[in-house]
Amino acid sequence: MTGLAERLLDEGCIRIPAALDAAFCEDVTLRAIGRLGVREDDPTTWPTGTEHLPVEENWSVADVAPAAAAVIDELCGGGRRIAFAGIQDNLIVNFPADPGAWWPPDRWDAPSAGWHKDGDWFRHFLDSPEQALLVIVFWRDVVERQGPTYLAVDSIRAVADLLVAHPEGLEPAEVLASVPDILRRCDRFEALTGAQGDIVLCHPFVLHTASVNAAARVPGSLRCISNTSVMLRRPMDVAADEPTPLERSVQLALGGGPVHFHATGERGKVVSARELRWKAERDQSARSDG
Ligand SMILES: O=C(O)CCC(=O)C(=O)O
Repeated sequence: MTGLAERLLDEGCIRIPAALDAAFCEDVTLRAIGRLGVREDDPTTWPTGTEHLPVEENWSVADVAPAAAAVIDELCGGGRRIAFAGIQDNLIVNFPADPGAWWPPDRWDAPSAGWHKDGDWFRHFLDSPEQALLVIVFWRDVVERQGPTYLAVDSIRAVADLLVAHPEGLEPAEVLASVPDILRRCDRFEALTGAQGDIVLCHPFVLHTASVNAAARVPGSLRCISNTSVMLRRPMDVAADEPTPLERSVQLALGGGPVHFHATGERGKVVSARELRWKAERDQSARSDG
């Protein structure tokens, strides 16, 4: 049977179907839509494209999605190695837009595509602990053409090649600058569809983008997901003789055996444009309340 490391590398992600209770998902979704200040039953109140909500509530994965927590633990080598694994209400709602602007997953160079490796808030190394897994939560069903996240499944090896060549580390903007070259060499692009309650654990190196929601602007057409990261207490040990499945997936991406990688640059947090925007919005709302 194919192991978790091979699946994570070859499929880009591991799905845990119905990991969350449907009623819980619906409750969180309705509150999130309310926070956006729109009425779901009145499409005239909807914007177009994606809206990102900041986190207000955080649940432990073990409490709300024990089956997903078990797979996360297994991939990362046990709970004691994990600094953070949470389910958060930072929904990304993709509202229907002009269907004429829709593009399929393999149109990687579409003008409105925003392909990236997650982690706009830390300096990137091959063994970075900040983003051990990219967790995508399906708060509602998502079908093709309804604005699913698109994955470049075979980008993982190329991102590993990039990171192993830069022991000094790369700023998020430097990683982003390499994305078009990597995508040009990829040929496995997929739309990440799913059912309400599914949790998908993606490889931290997989390039992905939001897509256009080409569904009709009628109630029920909003695309509601969230994403978050599993963070480790320490960098991955990619030189390990007995690697965790996550570490093994990095070794496999680079040819198979232990990888003797030593970060020479300083690890560190980067203040992202997104954080600055949210801070400005919070300050503005505090000023209006005061
Ligand atoms: O909205 C999506 O489908 C993807 C969002 C995304 O990639 C991100 O927020 O990093």
